[in-house]
Amino acid sequence: MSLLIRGGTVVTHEQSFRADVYCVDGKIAAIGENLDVPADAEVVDAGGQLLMPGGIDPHTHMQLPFMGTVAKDDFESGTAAGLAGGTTSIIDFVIPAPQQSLLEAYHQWRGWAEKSVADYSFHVAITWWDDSVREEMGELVSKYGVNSFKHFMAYKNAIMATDDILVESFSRCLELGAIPTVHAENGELVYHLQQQILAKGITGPEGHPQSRPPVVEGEASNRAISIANTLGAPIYLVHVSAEESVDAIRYAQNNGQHVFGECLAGHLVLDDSVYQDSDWGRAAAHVMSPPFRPKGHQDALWKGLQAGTLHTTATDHCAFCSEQKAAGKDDFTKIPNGTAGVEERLSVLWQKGVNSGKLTPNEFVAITSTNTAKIFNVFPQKGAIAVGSDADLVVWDPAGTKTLSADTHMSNIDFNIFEGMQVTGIPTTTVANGKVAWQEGELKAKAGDGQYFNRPAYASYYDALKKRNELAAPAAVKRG
Ligand code: URQ
Ligand code: ZN
Ligand code: ZN
Repeated sequence: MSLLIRGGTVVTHEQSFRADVYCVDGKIAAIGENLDVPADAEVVDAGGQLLMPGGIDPHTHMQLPFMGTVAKDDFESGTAAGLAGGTTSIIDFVIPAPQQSLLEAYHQWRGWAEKSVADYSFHVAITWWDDSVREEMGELVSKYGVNSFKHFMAYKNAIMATDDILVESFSRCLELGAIPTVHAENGELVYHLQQQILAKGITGPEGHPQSRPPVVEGEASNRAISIANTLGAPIYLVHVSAEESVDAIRYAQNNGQHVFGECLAGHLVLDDSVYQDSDWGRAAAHVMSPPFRPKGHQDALWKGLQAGTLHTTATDHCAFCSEQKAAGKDDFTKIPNGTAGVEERLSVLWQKGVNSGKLTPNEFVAITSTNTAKIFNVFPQKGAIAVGSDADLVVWDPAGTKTLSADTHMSNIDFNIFEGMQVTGIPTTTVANGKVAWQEGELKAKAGDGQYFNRPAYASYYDALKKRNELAAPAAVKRG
């Protein structure tokens, strides 16, 4: 099985050049012009188009059981939507219930993901703590290719990780060569504000952003960064949405701390006016955490991406349809939190980032694919166009146009947060594992074509970090 992608301009995170790409058995075998390929090779014509590493979405929740329901996109429909948008890999989340074995939850999610049509991996959430959690983290790293552990600082009385858990788990991550990641919102403040707002009689979706103002995220971002700094661990902040968090990350980075930041396509282009919609369903459809922010925060995120303060983009694809959202008809705290976007991310970022001049095509590749691969230690297997890398590629028509809509999207839900957005810059062919997986509106990949990919622990990187910690350990203060 071999495939030649001919006539395109290869765009990587660092350079752009005219070349054909030849793929054999799922890997990139040759890059260049006038390649010598067998007559029976399948050919994709990329003439006049760009050829980029397939998108990697580091933050999705396919078929997540959450807030009394289950997200509508499962691993088959969700990864199909990703392929339709040029995304060839996702990193999803295993979220054990408190007191549930991490390994039991991991195997549960692995079973759900077998029907994926594109590649997938898992962060594992730490939602409780005892010695068995510590042990199982070690097994997940050594045996199952997990190198990142998630901590929800929000969602009190559910999956919230309190500070004692953060300290124990971040320390364990450093021992294991794994990276801690956080959903940074102060769950105690959210809970308190929710009760206050409900007591005032505000039950609609407009109450949601009022219960999670930017400072609630900024405080938690600072706290998580400070805990990691004290322990000498790196840290990755997911769905950074507020200027306060970007500032906290920049300050830490300027002081030599290894802090990585992710932002969502949705938070880059939408603001909190969505919650003022007179239509309850439309306002509720935008209920996710952190919420869409007041105007101004979006610019801070764009500047964060341009400056390298933020490194990756994701979607937090966690799709609930209108009847599921209606569970919170009389109480906004019961509206299942989540929106979609795995299909739209690349076109939204190309339209609002590259076409606007904020990002170069090379920077686009960095923030949609390569940086995620590097941070989660799978570069250049993924996120690269290089001989030996996985043949995960997207043929991109920079002049192609489309109107984003729930009427045409692949997702199972009945709402699209980017409804009506006209984009110039769309995928025409998505290649996954060296096969045409999606082309001109038609899904070619089948359930089960997606493979789980391991993400190795960061041995050398962490050895260097630990060495630096030893050197930087505060000298014993001589009394007297
Ligand atoms: O918090 C998350 O990332 C999950 C539970 C998805 N929901 C959301 O509102 N972001
Ligand atoms: Zn989150
Ligand atoms: Zn999430």
